[in-house]
Amino acid sequence: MSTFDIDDPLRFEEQLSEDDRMIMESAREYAQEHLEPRAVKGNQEEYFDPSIPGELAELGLLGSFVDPKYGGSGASQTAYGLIAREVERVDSGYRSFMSVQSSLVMHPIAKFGTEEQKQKYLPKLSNAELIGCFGLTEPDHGSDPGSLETVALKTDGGWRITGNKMWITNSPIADIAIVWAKAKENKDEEGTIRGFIVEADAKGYSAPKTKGKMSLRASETGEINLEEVFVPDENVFPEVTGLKGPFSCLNSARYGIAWGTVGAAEFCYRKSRQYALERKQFGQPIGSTQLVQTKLANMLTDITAMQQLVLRLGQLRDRGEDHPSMISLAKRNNSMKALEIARTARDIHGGNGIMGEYRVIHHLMNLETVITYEGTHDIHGLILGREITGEQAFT
Ligand code: TGC
Ligand code: FAD
Repeated sequence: MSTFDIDDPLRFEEQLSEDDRMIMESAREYAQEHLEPRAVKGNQEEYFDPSIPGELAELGLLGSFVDPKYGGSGASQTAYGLIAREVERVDSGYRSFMSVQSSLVMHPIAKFGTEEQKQKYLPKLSNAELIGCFGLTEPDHGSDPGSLETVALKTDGGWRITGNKMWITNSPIADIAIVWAKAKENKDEEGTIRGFIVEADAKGYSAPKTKGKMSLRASETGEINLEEVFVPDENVFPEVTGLKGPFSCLNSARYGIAWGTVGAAEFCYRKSRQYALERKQFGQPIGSTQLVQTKLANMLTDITAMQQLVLRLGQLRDRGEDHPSMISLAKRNNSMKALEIARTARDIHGGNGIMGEYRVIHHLMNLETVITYEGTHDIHGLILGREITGEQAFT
């Protein structure tokens, strides 16, 4: 008979390639030794340590999938997911930093950028000399970005961009922003969505921080306000137009989130098991009661399914055989399962569960953002519903 590993019952990690496993181990060692000790302070003081980007860069964890000739590591999609899992085991906010830099800034430049744009920005984003952010959401257009109002008006040698973006991860610390705006040759036309690389020191650009979040507190979130910001022609993505531009970036980021939530869920399960064995009530460990054991059994069952789901999706992505609806399925399922697991972990910890130092309510609060950004739980349900029925139910 084989053995049963209470942390990895179906021997998920045994399925990884040697290269992917090495990247996972390096990310795990870094995250546990250098991020975990900062987690409570980051959460309680709403603080993102500015040395984190450089540390991630040094290990090749930013834009890991980008071609090495532009500073990436040329790693697999599975490896990218494994990095997200290790970083989010500590804090979804740290994973958010990594996701935005990799999937929402480096990915579009690598995929849609000119050779000059790639050479100018990718190596510096990869070594964290530059920090990037991604501006799609607006105050009045979140789930429906197709209605965005930011306008890029053609002018001599470039474009003048005017509009407001909200809820933008990394914007207060970003050197460049990928801004999605309706490009117009003249102000009366409808316009087409295009992507612009906007430098944060441009006149008319500001990115105030959004303070007082109760979730993802260690992540820098802000607005992007653009008042007739001039962007030269060489900073526009030349070919891609319409929503498929930003959505292609979201595919990569949503995929990373589906993996990241596995790490947060594993953290909550392991902490709960340990607590349930140590905490005694009625003269016995609470872990010896039927109710707590069933909760732990449900957590481990869900985590095991979450792991296999993302591993398979990663293999399909590595072969170029993934589909956006597969990613919606994984992002939706894993984010909600992780949130439920964090909620159960908070419950198993009793009163201690509300204390920051036990770190389960920290994950619980973070995961409230994770089920919301990159498409809410219900929006992904509607994307899947459209795929299943062929009927559009957004409007
Ligand atoms: P729809 O008609 O469905 O599509 C318009 C065009 O886009 C194409 N498309 C995709 N292409 C690639 N990948 C995808 N996933 C795609 N989904 C759609 C589609 O083929 C079509 O192309 P074409 O050539 O025919 O024009 O557009 P819609 O307006 O009906 O969209 C509806 C909906 C709900 C699917 C969409 O709007 C949606 O996904 N809403 C959610 C918004 C969202 O996810 N925002 C995320 C903002 S960024 C963020 O949250 C970062 S957090 C980062 C962090 O901190 O970790
Ligand atoms: P709304 O779209 O107003 O949705 C509110 C509710 O209505 C939700 O429950 C939703 O499911 C529901 N709903 C909406 N439409 C329908 C419908 N047709 N049918 C049924 N129900 C519907 N955006 C970026 O561009 N870049 C970033 O870096 C970024 N980072 C973020 C960081 C944080 C911390 C947060 C909280 C958000 C971030 N976002 C970012 C924005 C995020 O993507 C949006 O918050 C998200 O897409 C939801 O949009 P909304 O908040 O406007 O909610």
